Amino acid sequence: MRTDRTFTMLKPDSVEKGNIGAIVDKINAAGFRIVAMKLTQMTTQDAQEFYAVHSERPFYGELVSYMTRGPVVAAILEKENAVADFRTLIGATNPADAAEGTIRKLYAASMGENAVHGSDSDENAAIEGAFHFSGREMF
Ligand code: IDP
Ligand code: MG
Repeated sequence: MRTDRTFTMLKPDSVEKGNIGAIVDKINAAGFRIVAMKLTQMTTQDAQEFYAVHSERPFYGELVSYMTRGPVVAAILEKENAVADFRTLIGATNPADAAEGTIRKLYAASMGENAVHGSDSDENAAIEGAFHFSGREMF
């Protein structure tokens, strides 16, 4: 299992607010190489599958609606220690708890609409990257 890649989505609120460029700048400035990137819209079935781990949580329906209401920027990022370093860069799930300078502190509106996704393990990074990209789309 490789440990130098993570998967991210700039969520629909980031696309709607015109924050793609600013967030990609933060990602580049933090030393991540972009391996794959595209604008794509998840279907309800896609979002239900992507977030299946949360299917019993009270916010699952809200989460699926949010993540399917418009396009996301999906990307695979490469850097040593990618998963943990990217989680540090994005900050806590709730932007109110996120550290100063983190992407969620800067660009997230709330716990529900929190601007970005970041994989939580090397295993999930591989699964989530393969969910969105074919081998021919990775560089
Ligand atoms: P993470 O994105 O920081 O890993 P998770 O706990 O895995 O956070 O939750 C996945 C996503 O579900 C969050 O990023 C957020 O969009 C949404 N979410 C999590 N907790 C809540 C909540 O209490 N209310 C509404 N949405 C939530
Ligand atoms: Mg998570």
